[in-house]
Amino acid sequence: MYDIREWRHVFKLDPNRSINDEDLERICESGTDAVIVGGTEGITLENVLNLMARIRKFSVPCVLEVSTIDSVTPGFDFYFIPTVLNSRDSKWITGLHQQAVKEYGKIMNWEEIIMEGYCILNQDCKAAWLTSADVNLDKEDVKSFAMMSEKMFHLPVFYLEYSGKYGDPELVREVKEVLEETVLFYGGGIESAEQAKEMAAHADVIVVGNAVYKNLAEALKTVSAVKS
Ligand code: 1GP
Repeated sequence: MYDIREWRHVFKLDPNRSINDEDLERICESGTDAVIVGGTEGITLENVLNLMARIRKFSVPCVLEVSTIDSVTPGFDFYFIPTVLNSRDSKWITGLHQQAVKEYGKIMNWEEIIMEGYCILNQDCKAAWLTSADVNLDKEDVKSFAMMSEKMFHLPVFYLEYSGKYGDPELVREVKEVLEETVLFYGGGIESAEQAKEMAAHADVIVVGNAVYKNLAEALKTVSAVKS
């Protein structure tokens, strides 16, 4: 099994957006550590299965980031399950999780499940809106969510989510300082090798999503920027 502690770079692909075979091959063969299948809107079992089957032609580890219970299917290497720590609605912190475990707990393979403590910081992203995230946080607020994730809840991943917007590298640096065990993911607005390097100087793993659809050639450069 793969060890996410060794990862530095992942691409996140949205099953609700189309990508041609050639581009998908370039992504999967780029040397990235994993491809995450995940998104906020229009996620269905059908589009998840379709994208999974296409990624599975390559040897890259493939992860489903679960956003709706209905779109979960066997066949991924890992299932990342977000708990949105700064949501104002308990549904996104433990609510949906409890419903899923109530229904499927006995057949879930816990070895494949990795919990992510999410802290959403871009108020304009769909995920912030959907989960009613409280984005009015100062650095100390964010750092305390990170510490809570590690020290109180022993979450394997803490995810700073700026989806669609390039975040504050200084905040990422300070968050990294309070974490010892929990792996720090950073995602949001990375479109160039320079930005990838800047965030990867502090985050353990950087996530590149939207850039894949905007300018794939530049997005691919983020891999070697981080892994060389
Ligand atoms: C989204 O964190 C990821 O969940 C990546 O963000 O799409 O802005 O690259 P971008």
